[in-house]
Amino acid sequence: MSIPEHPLRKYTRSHVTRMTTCPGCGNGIVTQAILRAIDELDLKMNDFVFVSGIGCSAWIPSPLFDADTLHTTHGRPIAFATGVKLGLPEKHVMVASGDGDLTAIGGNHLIHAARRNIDLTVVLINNGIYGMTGGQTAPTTPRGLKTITSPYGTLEHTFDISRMVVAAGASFVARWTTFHPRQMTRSIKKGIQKKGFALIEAVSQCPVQYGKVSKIGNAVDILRYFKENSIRVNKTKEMPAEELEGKIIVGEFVDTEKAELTEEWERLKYALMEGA
Ligand SMILES: Cc1ncc(C[n+]2csc(CCOP(=O)(O)OP(=O)(O)O)c2C)c(N)n1
Ligand code: SF4
Ligand SMILES: [Mg+2]
Repeated sequence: MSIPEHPLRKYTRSHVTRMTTCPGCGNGIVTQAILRAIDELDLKMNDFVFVSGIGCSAWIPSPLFDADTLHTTHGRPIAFATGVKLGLPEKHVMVASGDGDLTAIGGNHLIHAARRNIDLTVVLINNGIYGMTGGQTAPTTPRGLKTITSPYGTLEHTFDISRMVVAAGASFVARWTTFHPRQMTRSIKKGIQKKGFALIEAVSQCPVQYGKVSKIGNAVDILRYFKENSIRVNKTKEMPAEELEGKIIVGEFVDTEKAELTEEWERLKYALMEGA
């Protein structure tokens, strides 16, 4: 009996027959959410340039996606993507990379791209740790968690990425977990269609490195944890802070229209040319 081809296989390079992820990793769910969003929008891979940094999550588009992909240096995918978008404004430019890549070494690029409101779609995979390099503490690691670089429990407070990017000025920001693949797909579609900076924070499981240091358990246990601890943003308004302690607030945080950098740049360029 032949195995039917996966409906999203047409978007991937035929010679890539294996993903680099460990079994149970949330990166597979996020990969599907991205490709399903493109499929449902009826867009072509040729309409896109995908950019990633360094880390397990950075392997999502490259080498898998059958498209133009840029696998860049650690922390710099948004800087590369900014150049691509300004040079090729007709393309959808999507960044897919990890929480360490985009909020630690690459944190400045993230907040300034949001402030500039450049038309990028950033899918940020937040697994709460540096997965690829062996499980070091990240800016997203829950306070108190013991990792290989914080053996007594991290003393540092944790970034709320989505709130930070809203405050920096993004046009669209949503957070979902890998327990919410349909909602994640819907938000990625909105992010692609948004003329402006869009961030989709994908809270995801790293059963190998995060699983090793947290008490939650295996991939299924982490998904169950996401299910039981997620709370919709619209339900949080009246809730006291103590009740929200340890909860993952999911939903869409901002969806607005404002001047976008690439369009503003094009307008200025033509105005200067006409004046010359
Ligand atoms: C300049 C530089 N510093 C450090 C590293 C080592 N390094 C590679 S990936 C990574 C962290 C990746 O974490 P994250 O972005 O969260 O991705 P994950 O593996 O968790 O998906 C680090 C520290 C590097 N490659 N380059
Ligand atoms: S180490 Fe963690 S994040 Fe990296 S592929 Fe394995 S499970 Fe996924
Ligand atoms: Mg990570």
